[in-house]
Amino acid sequence: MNPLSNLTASLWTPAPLAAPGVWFRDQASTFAGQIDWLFYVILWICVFFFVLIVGMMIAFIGRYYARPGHNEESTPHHNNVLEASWSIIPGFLVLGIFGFGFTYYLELRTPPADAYEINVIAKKWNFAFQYPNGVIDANLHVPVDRPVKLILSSDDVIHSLYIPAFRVKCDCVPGRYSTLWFEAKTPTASFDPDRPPSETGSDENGYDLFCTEYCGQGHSTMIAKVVVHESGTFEQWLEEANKYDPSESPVERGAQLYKDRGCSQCHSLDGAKLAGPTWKGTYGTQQATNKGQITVDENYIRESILEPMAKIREGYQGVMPSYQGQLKDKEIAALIYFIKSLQEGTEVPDTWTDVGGVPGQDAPDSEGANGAEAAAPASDSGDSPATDSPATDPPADDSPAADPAAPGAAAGDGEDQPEEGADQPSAVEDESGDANQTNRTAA
Ligand code: HEC
Ligand SMILES: [Cu+2]
Repeated sequence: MNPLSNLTASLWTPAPLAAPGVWFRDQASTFAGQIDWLFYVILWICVFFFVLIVGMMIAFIGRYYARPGHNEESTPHHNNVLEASWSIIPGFLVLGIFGFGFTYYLELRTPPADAYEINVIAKKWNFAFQYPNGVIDANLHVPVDRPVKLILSSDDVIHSLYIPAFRVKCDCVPGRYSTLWFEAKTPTASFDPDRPPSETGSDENGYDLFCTEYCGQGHSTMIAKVVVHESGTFEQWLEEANKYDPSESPVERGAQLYKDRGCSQCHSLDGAKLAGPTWKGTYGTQQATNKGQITVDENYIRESILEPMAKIREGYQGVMPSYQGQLKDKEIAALIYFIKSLQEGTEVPDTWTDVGGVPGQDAPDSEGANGAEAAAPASDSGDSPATDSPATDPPADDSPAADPAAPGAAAGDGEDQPEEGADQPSAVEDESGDANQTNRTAA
């Protein structure tokens, strides 16, 4: 696209009133068209009056400047028709602008009752988008052609969520919920979650989403992408996002969470001291806290994530936000494995299957079949599980791993999980271990 022809096109064709292009981002929501239209109406009224007034000024200067030998005459200082028209015409223009503006504003502020709700938690310096089934993602995924309502909150200071392509913006204020809604019109062409938003162009690889309220040092990195899913594929994405593949590496998952969930803002992997302690080589070490000497083990890590204020490392301030209710058991487990992997000489599993499955996921009901299959390779060598296991070892089917997992996985209710395990931090891991043990002995 030639920007210049684009520019002239949007200046001169009758469509400029709504043309996207050089001036604005694509119109990717149902609001965008009318907001741009109103913007251009105001712009062109301003251009018209600017040209009229400045043009007349210049013409009058040329015509009436004081020439030598010119005698001053009295000038008229009153003209009813003229004065009435320059008051009444702009009066109607301004009222018209108000009428449109107010109508659009009401529309923007009133989400339809059937809107799909997504919680947004803003914190220094990332957004977490939380879906009804408990999935939290660093990018905003929405279905196309369906009203979506965002419920915004902040864990620390005022942030503001802005999606230029949708023409919507709203502050995230600590201690208060604010809402924003939109209906996306155009599905995202393609999306690769591994490309960081800071390295992709405008509205490339998903629409841009910015924090637009200066919120401290990392403000400029507080960006994400909006992925608009074609109809039908959003539910599929949501379901997949909720499920870890038992054959994937917990450490890699942990590394992903470290990036996606903002741990990287405060914890380095190379030994550098940021707002929080580095994770490099920290596992298993003895450290001084305000509650005395501790060992950095699973319990301490889990506690630090859920209740950061419980013990504060010497030389650091208690600025870490709590992730209570925001990280599921499997996510905490993955982060623990990741932190472990950063200590040389610490053994970490290659896959979830090696530790008896994904904590809180390999539940009976719907995923029963998968769970059993996943467990099979670990539990024995050659037997066919279909013929043997149900008959010989019922415990393997009602596997202990399934029970502690059930509430979270079945209901998709992420919020209950951390509490459940909070008193005995490494419970899930132990139980998974047990499950594995049971499977092995049973087989
Ligand atoms: C705003 C900055 C910030 C963010 C974001 C943050 N932390 Fe922290 N974290 C800290 C600070 C500061 C400490 C040290 C003080 C304390 O113990 O509370 C800490 C301590 C920890 C500790 C204890 C480590 C040790 O060696 O003492 C763990 C584990 C931890 N954080 C995990 C996480 C995880 C996991 C995330 C992301 C999900 C995260 N943190 C996000 C600031 C942060
Ligand atoms: Cu911000």
